[in-house]
Amino acid sequence: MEKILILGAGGQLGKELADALSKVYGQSNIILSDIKPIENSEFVTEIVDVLNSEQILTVLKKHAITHIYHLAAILSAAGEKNPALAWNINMNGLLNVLEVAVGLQIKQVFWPSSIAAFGPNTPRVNTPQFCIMDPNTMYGITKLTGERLCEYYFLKKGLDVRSLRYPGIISYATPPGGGTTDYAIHIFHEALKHQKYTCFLSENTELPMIYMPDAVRATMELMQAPKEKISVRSSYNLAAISFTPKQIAQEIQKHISQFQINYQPDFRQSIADSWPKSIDDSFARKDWNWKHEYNLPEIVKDMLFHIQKSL
Ligand code: AKB
Repeated sequence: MEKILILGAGGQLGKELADALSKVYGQSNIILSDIKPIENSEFVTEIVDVLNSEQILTVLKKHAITHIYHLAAILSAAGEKNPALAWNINMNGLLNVLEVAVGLQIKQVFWPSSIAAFGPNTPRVNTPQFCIMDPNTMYGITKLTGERLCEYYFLKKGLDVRSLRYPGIISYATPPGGGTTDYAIHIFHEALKHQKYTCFLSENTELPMIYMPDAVRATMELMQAPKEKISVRSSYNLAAISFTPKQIAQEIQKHISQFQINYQPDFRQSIADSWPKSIDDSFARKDWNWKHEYNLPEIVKDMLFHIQKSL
């Protein structure tokens, strides 16, 4: 029976992934951990600093873990404010997890890469699985390097580590957490609370995005795919939809007619300008039948419904 440890479970993806995994493997078989206590959780929780191999090892042994989802990371915008910290946590954290997983013969490891692994010379429209990758943010550099590490640990150490290049993930359950794509979360809270939003990206900044239910399902479908189906051991391109701040604002205005948006691009504009506009995820569709379900109208309707309930 799978016994799953989610590292960095206190972040945007962790809680919703835990809920989805518990429906398949049982809540008692899911352990959540983060560097800070995870409050008010119905799951078993642990404190784990991914920079401390001994702590990782202790928790893996204590709970007889078979699968690890390693989500702990510093995201793009936060990483530009403290690049050395982003490198340390994103890279040494991943290396620790991969090393401990090999030592304990962990069955599977999941690690998230990102569209941030691409850079200004990457083809920006329908970005292919294999192409020039020259990220110019510390977050993106750690994601590209992390992909190389994952493939190395698969090829040289036989570790079944799998990865997805997530687009910007949109969700209502957790507040925005230092990402460049997080405008697409913040905009909903501001639209409902103040009927206006000042966007830190320009109106025509097109970025690949995915709704949380699709991101969680993609993660589980990748991890449940038969090993022989997995042809990409760096990280799979994953796509759902792409939109601009202007387009999501227009969709919100269909529900909140008085909603107004203005644009004051900041340092995050140059980050977004180095990322793809759209992604070719044909390898994920071919290898493990990936297909997204949520398009912009459904995302906007669902986000407004759930955030309105929480206000
Ligand atoms: C970010 O904006 O930093 C993340 C990402 C695209 O990986 N959401």
